[in-house]
Amino acid sequence: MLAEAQVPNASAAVTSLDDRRHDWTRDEVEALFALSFNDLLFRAQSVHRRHFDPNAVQLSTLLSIKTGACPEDCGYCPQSARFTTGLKPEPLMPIADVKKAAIDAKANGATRFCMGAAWRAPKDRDIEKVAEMVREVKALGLETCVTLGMLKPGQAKDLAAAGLDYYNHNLDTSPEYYGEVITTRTYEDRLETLGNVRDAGVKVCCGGIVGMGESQSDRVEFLRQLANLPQHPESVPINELVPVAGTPLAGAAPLDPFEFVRMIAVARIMMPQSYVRLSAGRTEMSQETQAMCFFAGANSIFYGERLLTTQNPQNEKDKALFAKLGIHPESRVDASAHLDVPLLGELTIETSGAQTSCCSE
Ligand code: SAM
Ligand code: DTB
Ligand code: SF4
Repeated sequence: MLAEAQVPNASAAVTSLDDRRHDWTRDEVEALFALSFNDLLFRAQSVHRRHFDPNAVQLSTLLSIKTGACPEDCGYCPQSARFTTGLKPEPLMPIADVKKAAIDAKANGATRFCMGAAWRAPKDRDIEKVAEMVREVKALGLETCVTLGMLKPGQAKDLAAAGLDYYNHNLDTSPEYYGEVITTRTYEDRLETLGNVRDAGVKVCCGGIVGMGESQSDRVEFLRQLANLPQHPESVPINELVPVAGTPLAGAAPLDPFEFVRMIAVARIMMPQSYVRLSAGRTEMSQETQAMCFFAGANSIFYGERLLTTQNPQNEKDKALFAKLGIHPESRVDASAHLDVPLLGELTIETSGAQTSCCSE
């Protein structure tokens, strides 16, 4: 563990407004986790305010466009054909039904529509159909995101050509713990898909799940993997395991809420310009824990009564929480106005002996 003086210090280390680092060491991340709760949250909130409106939260709505009967063995997932969870498999939805769901999501205030399919990897003919869905949803004025499993370079390019904004593909956990949860595809496979998505010019949505029985050391390594990618994912979903009866992880011990908040805070500090999404697990989470997550730098949620196959809080409940906290949904206009606010007393650089404030990226 690092001495206090070695804890990465946002104000001291940053010499320009581009505060994104890709060289996080294990000791540095451990030192962030070891901070007192107040110090960690203060630091995370300070980083957050540098780039974002602290009272704006982006709303994404999920739709399962192809449900269940998945050949993979992800130990958390109700959609794997290997587990008996009582889920009714559904084939790929007709485009008209997807469009209707997207219209509803927009009317409810979502700015991004995320379509998930329980595939190991899509076939090229699936990509054609999903590309059509992307075009339809985008034409409504929504941002688009899909999560379809492993993607080949040409498939990523076809989705990019259809106007896809984001591709979600999670690393889920540390490389060390990964094999305890999933055996049918490797960590390397996941990194390869993420590279294909990046190369196609599609924004990356990549995060994982906590509360699967992993250690804090696994959480440290998981966040290092994300932050030390060549580019930070633009969107980082942090899911708390939704335990589903019949899955191998159904009996996992619930995570201490403070550990969950710490996870959000450290993610915010390590990936200062990314949207950190407080993702699955909100139905079981208290309003107070969610409020702490927003203070720790979470600035996106899944909004709408369903995630893919499990429950999410009712819209009215989320609206009431936002009202209590003085939080507003981020509009697409807000999102395009990147803040980059220098904090008082930081972000100064030395140029030939004179101190100069740095004010652009
Ligand atoms: N089949 C595709 C794949 O695995 O890439 C896309 C859909 S998959 C359901 C998307 C993500 O949902 C997973 O990577 C996992 O992080 C998350 N997820 C699935 N089941 C979950 C659960 N029970 N609790 C929390 N997150 C879950
Ligand atoms: C992500 O990280 N979380 C979402 C989305 N990406 C696709 C999925 C959560 C799924 C929770 C379990 C379910 O509803 O099936
Ligand atoms: Fe299939 Fe995705 Fe579920 Fe894994 S997480 S079992 S790949 S749907």
